[in-house]
Amino acid sequence: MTDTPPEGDYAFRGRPGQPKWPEMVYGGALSFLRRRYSRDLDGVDVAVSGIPFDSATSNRPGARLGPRAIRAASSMVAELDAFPWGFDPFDLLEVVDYGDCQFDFGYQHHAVAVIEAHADAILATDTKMLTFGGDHFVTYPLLRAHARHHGPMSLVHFDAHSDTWADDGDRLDHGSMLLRASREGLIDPTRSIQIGIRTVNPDTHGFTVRTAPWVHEVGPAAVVEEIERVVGSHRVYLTFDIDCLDPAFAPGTGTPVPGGLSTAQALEILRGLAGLDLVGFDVVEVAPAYDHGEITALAAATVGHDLLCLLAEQRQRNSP
Ligand SMILES: [Mn+2]
Repeated sequence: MTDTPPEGDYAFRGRPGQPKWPEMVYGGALSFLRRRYSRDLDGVDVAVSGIPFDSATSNRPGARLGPRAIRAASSMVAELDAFPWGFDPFDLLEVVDYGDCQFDFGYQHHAVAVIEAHADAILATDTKMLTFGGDHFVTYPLLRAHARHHGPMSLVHFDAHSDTWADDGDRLDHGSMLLRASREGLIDPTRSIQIGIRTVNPDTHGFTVRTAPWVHEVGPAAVVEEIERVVGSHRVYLTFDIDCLDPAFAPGTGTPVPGGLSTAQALEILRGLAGLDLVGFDVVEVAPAYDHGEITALAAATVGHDLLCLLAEQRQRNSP
């Protein structure tokens, strides 16, 4: 028995520079990976935030509840040492939970401007973003803000769908915004790659498309090599639609497609990407109402955790 009771609720009691700490998995104030909530980004490397917007979805809605579910599931990930990394990412990186982008539900057509303003405020402080959707449309305003800050980027895109269907420049559509982003010059399709695709779009629009059956055939190490070949040394925005995973591993999403990646395959690929110049990340399309046993939310939380570990590994490599 220790003489002081264990402390918890570091979502609001945490201090800058605080590494991992023990906290009860099943209770307490929730933040992503138990990071402290803050909008003061002085000295912060990564701001995690949620975009609870799902009005651009084509089938089942509900991804607006994704950020909340991912934060809850992340309490399990936060308790454990970072496998297989061998370090505490928070010894190497200062990460805060910035909270969520605020919407007025009656003004859905303002979403692009509202999300861009949310991202601009973070990027202006040279803080990287890890963003949880929301449906995949939220990536479009995030790319606009990132391109203003970084210039045109390579996109590394995990998804069952191409998300490059016909776009007139005005749609709120989670299936067409990447064509718009490409046409606007936010991303360079010739240096961008789509992984896990298993729906037919006859026009690649210049993107390198690698299907889920191809991933199953060649395995994660070859996928990493192919991503490196396509993006080279370009700045990379990584977007992870949870429906890249098979519905067996991610049932909680709006437009599931059988035949996808396993969680293990996806994590193995992501863990190999520390050689890329990563400038921003999002994980989208988690819809908790269709989830079972938090499978999908836990997968998304682990993807988010491992993306932070990638940045921590880069920091460790570059430190003397
Ligand atoms: Mn998508």
